[in-house]
Amino acid sequence: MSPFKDLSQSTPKAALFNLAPLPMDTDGIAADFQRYYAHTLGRDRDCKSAYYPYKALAIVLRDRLMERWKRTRQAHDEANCKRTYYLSLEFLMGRSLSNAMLNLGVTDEVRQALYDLGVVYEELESAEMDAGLGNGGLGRLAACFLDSCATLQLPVKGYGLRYEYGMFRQLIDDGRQLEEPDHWLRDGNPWELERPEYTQRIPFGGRSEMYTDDAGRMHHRWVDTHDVLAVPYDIPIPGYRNQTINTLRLWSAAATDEFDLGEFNAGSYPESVAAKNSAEHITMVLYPNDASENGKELRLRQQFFLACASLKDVMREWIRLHGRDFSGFADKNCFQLNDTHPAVSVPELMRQLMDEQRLDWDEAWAITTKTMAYTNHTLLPEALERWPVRLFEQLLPRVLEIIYEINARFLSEVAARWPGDQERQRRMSLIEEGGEPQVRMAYLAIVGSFSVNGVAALHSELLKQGLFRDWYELWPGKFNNKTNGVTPRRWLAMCNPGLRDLLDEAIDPRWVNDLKHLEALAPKADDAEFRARWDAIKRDNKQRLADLVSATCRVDFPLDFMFDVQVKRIHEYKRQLLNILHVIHLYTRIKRGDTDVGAPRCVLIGGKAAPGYEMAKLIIKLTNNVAKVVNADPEVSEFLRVAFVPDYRVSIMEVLAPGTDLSEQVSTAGKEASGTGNMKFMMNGAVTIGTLDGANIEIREQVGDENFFLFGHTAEEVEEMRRRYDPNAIINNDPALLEVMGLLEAGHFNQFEGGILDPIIQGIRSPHDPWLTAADFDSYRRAQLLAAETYHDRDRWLRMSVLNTAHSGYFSSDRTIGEYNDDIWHLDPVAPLPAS
Ligand code: 26Q
Repeated sequence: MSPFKDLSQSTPKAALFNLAPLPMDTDGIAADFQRYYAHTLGRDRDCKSAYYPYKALAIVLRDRLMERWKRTRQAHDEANCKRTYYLSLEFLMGRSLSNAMLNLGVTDEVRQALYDLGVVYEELESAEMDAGLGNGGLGRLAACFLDSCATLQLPVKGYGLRYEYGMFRQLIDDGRQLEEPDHWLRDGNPWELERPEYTQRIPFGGRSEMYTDDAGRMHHRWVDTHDVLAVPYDIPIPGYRNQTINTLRLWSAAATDEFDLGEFNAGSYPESVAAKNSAEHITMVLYPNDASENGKELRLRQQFFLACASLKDVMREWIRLHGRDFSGFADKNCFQLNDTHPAVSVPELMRQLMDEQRLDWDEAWAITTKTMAYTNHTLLPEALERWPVRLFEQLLPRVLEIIYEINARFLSEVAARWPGDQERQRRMSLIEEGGEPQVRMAYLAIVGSFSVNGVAALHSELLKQGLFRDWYELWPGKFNNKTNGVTPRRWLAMCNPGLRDLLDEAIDPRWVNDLKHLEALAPKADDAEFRARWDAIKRDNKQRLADLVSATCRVDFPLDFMFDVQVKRIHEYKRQLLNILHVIHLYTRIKRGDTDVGAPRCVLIGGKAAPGYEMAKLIIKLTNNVAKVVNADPEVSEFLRVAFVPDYRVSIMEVLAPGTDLSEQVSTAGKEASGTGNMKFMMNGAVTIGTLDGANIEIREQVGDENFFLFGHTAEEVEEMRRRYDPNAIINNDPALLEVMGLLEAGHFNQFEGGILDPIIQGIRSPHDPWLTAADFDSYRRAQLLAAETYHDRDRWLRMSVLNTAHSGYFSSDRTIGEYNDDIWHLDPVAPLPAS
């Protein structure tokens, strides 16, 4: 039933849904802002909090998104177009205010309106909490992809979870990481729209049984389940100045209104209501590990909750538009799995098609394997997801049955292809036997998908040769590469207004949605006047960075020092330790009066450690201890400053990327799948010091060897070296490293904290050190010296800086998404309906 009269009967002008478009000019925006602030939110001049004016402005923008959002949805329905669903446990969106202004094309109008009203925009901007619904690269990639899909007008919808608590807040106390919950929804979220009418029921537990239908056919059903409700909240995703608004749909868990009848009848009304609580826990908190945390039941619940709710949502839409005929389903739908986290979608789609829509196995399998596509984000074998079979059995008994059936059919295919090769069958089985049997999620994703991709050229090659070798032999055509990218809207136009204005003036202003135009900057690297303007913009950006460091770390960063930055999750393979060893080396040189270090530098490190990852936490402590010694020594701080920026997150990167001179990308070769921070720094004119790992290789190809500081062993050499690795011999033969180790071992950086750094020292000296830190030290030190000397030559450096931005166009996520679409999704762009 609809509460509205049949609208086709009423005159168009009178219709409830016929609204005049909202004004996009300064005065119209100012008037709406005033009304929301005073009437809707009920605040006046006495209100001291920046939150309410922020909220008033958010509502102003939201209204303008809303009208375009509806038109986009209607256009997708009317076009009856193919769609892609990006399934991800993480969407690291950061802030939305400036992004909405930029993409709606009202930045100048809003700023003028606020200026006229005497409101300071920067205060409102910083009142917004980051939406920290992700750990790091994988989550931020999902957010950049949504921006590009909307900008390219592709009908792509994101599906994720609405965690009450996002990524923890990091505090630093006595140099150590402390975690605090991130209750980001406390003051409400003006960007979300609750859609209770699209609630779905998600089953857990119970058992599977067989039954015969009226036509005498056998089916399975999942019964005696404990159901949880999934309530969707929609977030608008604006394209860049193109009227398109796509959707990110986040599911929130809620209890059903059914009582536990046992408790209820026993007279325990409060207990029976309280029991409903546990259902809501499913979406309470984001898991703060950026490598898989194995075996946690709640995490598996989250994964199934996302998969089941999203697939049911797509089914409901399909049935609304096409009825129960699924023959065209695979031509119109595609599911992109962001790593294996949503891989349970493979058996769950089978279950919904067979048990709920009554398709037979072959029909359902044909649909599943024509719609699922899987992206891998890791090369570390220990990070591959595995779930105990026992857990699946308890939580998702019917889904496990389907996994077994998929496995049985798959293994007979392997047996037919390689007769008698039992060892291969064991290796490729979806179930890992021995000890506690486990479900191998990556294999489940590969079997169920028509496309498997890595996220940088090297990574995709190494997957084929290593981790997924057997699978590549079986299905070479499934494997492909999609080198990551980042959105130039947030990571250039929004975060670097100084550079944005210069680019608008110097090159084709369409660079914002066609980043290849940046190439036109290259000849300007030779123009002295242009370099001077470039330099001035970088200096302003360094001032903003220095202000942030001063406010959050209480360390002064002089603007004429080289700003050397490494920000990313703290992980041994990312080798923050190598960076710190180099800092200690500079310290020893300066102390000995050898101050000819090329250029003075400020080293900034930031990032979160998984709360249970002790070595990562110790690396944070070491950084802070070294910073304390260096900064407190007036002799040293003339040439070197060190700081650790607490609570690194999206909104911090928006300040760091524009102000950085030297970008640290120093992972052990063959370990970092791609990296995306490397691309953000490059776009903003930082020069990279890096290994031949992940997308660094492609960055160096684009910018040219002479504009990149390369060091370290290659992935191939790393594997070769492992067998005969002798770090102590390397240390004894390298006076610089020997001196650094000597200081560390003498306790110079832990004077009153005896022994705390021992695990780090032992790690470096161990012949089993998987990250080969000692092996790359000398080459790193030389590359650092060259970087500092080059920095000293201002013209040389500025040229390199300009050329880095000029050749960064390839790393736009628009290029990446274009490739996903050409090779995997095959979607047609759809323009929204015109405003009536
Ligand atoms: C899995 C199971 C249980 C709990 C946690 C997890 C989990 C969560 C997050 C596992 C991995 C992640 C995140 C991985 C990640 O961010 N990988 C990075 O992805 C980037 C985008 O492709 C790459 O650029 C980086 O190289 C890669 O490290």
